[in-house]
Amino acid sequence: VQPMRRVAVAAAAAIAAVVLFLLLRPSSDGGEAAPSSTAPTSSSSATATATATTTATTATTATPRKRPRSATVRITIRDGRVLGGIKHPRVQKGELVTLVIRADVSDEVHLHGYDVSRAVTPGHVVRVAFHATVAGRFEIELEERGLEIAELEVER
Ligand SMILES: [Cu+2]
Repeated sequence: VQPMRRVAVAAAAAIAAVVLFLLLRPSSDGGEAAPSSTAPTSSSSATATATATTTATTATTATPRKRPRSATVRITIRDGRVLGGIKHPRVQKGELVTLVIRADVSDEVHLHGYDVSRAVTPGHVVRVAFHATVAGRFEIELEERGLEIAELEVER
């Protein structure tokens, strides 16, 4: 009974610490936003929201579950369209990303932001590997057609 009680006390303390953290954090954000005038308030709150989102993402990443350090994104173009619709792959910053592209048209795959281009031709599989060193959202398109085939999100 004694060790069980000790565990319960420790758990309660941990929960209390998390609750305190969650309660205290937003009030300090609000304290910064409050003194500003009406116009900048919207941008301040937007910044606060972005900060909160980033914090949540970081907390999720911190869980013991390990993510692979590489990601493969498969995109198939059939009849000049993306099979299954435009892809929205999400990777972590620093991951080695490999785009595997099959197309039944001749064109050029262009990854914006990283500015990587590679020709595609029918009957050939094209692999484009790169390190996701820059966070953000990047369009991948068939350049000559101006067709968006994916929007890559690199999370920081
Ligand atoms: Cu482009």
